[in-house]
Amino acid sequence: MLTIHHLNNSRSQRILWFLEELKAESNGTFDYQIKHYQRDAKTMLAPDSLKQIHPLGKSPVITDGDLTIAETGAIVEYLVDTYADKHWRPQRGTQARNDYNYWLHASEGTYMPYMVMKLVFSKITQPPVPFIVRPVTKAVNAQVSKEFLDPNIERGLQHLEQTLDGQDWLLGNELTAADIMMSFPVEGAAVRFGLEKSYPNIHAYMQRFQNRETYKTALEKGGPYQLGL
Ligand SMILES: N[C@@H](CCC(=O)N[C@@H](CS)C(=O)NCC(=O)O)C(=O)O
Repeated sequence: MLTIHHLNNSRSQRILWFLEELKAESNGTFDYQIKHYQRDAKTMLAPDSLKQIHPLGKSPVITDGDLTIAETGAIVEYLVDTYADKHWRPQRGTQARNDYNYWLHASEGTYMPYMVMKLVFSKITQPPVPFIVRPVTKAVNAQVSKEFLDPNIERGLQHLEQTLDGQDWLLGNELTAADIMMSFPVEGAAVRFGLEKSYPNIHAYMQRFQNRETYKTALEKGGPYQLGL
């Protein structure tokens, strides 16, 4: 049976959601199991046991028979290829398929790096960085945010906001695996920047997927999730 090696409070949550979607529409033919891993409370890193599954020791990672697959996008592609109905991915050779590929990759390739950098730079302004150097690290953080991170994050969110204008999902009115991929940066953006006022379409989009029964079940199974780590 397919196993998801799930780290609490992580990107793995969206794979759990996708697995719940696949399970719900399979009429009992598809199921999976979860192996839970807990972050170190101090460092927030994954336990070493995850490195026994894949050398990088990151989550998500799945095992399915003899196969081990890491990296969210690669896992989503595998699940679409192996277990999903056609409606999860537009047909080859169409503009919709190019748009789908774009969002599938933009999630980890464009949206997440800026957000992770934002998180990392905010950390250099706080303990354990010594009090005496914090005025300097705060100035560095402020400058990098102003000149580089904030404009890129804003541009990304505006692009997403425009894409979602007048449609429920990224590709139109059908939920696809691209939405599964983009759910994590959307949740991260909601926690860090708030979306309701400046990005109403993204906010409504997030509510739309968070209200799905499959999403709620995945949340229960995954354990506490503070979003956006
Ligand atoms: N681009 C990778 C990122 C994987 C990643 O960094 N996962 C985080 C969880 S959100 C992790 O495992 N962190 C724990 C650690 O680095 O020890 C993916 O999408 O799978």
